Amino acid sequence: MNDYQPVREDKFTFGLWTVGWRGVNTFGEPVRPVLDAVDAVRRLSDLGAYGITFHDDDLIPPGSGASARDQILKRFRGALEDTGLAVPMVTTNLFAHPVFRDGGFTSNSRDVRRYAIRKVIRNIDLAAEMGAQTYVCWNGQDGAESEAGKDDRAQLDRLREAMNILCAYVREQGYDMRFALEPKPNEPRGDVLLPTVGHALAFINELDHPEMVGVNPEVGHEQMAGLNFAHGVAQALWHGKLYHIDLNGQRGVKFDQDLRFGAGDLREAFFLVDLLENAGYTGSRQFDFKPPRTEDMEGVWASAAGCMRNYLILREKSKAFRADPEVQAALEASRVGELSVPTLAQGESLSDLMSEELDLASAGERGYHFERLDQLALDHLMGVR
Ligand code: GLT
Ligand code: MN
Ligand code: MN
Repeated sequence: MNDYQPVREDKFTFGLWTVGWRGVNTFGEPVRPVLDAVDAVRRLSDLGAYGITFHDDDLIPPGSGASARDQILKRFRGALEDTGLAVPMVTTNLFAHPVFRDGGFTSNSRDVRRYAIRKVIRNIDLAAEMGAQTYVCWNGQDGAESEAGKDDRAQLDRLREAMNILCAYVREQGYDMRFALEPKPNEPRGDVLLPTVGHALAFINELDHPEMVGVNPEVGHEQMAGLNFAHGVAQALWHGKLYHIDLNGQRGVKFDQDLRFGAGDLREAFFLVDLLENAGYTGSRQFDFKPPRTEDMEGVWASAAGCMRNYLILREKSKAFRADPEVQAALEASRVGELSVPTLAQGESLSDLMSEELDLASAGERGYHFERLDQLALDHLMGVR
């Protein structure tokens, strides 16, 4: 019997801000104590995680002097060494301080934009020291509530300018680091810049070094826009742009729920794991969730363990689904493999294609048997096969 115990090779990571979330929300005060980063490292390591990630301000409280900073980093590094936990990704907080109320890289205030770039550059140095190869940019406060107050095209110019500056800096320093843009349709702004994976992918093409920038899609963020997350991830993979991923749960088009992975749309979670595991994705599987306010610290760790457990269960279900001979026959009946055959055979010309006839009557009658195939997937997911 599989006990679904995660191991480092599973590449599960957690943001320090996830297990460390104190449960403050729009209407409620914090419900949990501050979590020491060293405790987070130890607990996550005990649970079987591979790594921990953080924003500059999660680890080093804003306003800390140089010696306080050194002290914090020394303790944190000590815990990483003791446990063997990695820091594969780092990010910047460009959203909490009042100065970012109109965004960071795209604030209407030029001095704020310049400050935002400085804040990121300083943290990139720390990320490189920690061995992080991915730098996430979630520009949550970059957006608008009203159209008149924001020149969208200028906003895209400024975001491009900032990303070009950051890429140039990483190249100059010779860091082995890539950026991953994290889309989100809304919240905290009424409308956020680069709302979906598709928007982010198109934007990346306009950069000086598009090869240095990919995406960090988050389950709930695409689902908040009513989109199919597995489809978005498949397209990111197709473009070679899935540099990182944030796994969590969301139930429909509403506020960002950040539920633990597997909660919310379990069916889509199944097809997502099936995709990641079969498409050769080798990066971190990061959980970016917010343990509900109902939980005390014990509940936080149970929720974190649940994220990994659900992933491992779904991975096993996906394997069983793919190995099932009846599923293989159903895939065949649905012509799924046929889609991978190029429409023109090698050496064939357009005139070969033009001279062919299709028997419209019989092709029009053809059923695709997707319902049977989908039911087999659900049977596996629900544990009756
Ligand atoms: C914040 C946000 C997440 C982002 C984090 C990275 S911060 O918690 O809700 O989706 O991934 O900046
Ligand atoms: Mn996220
Ligand atoms: Mn979220």
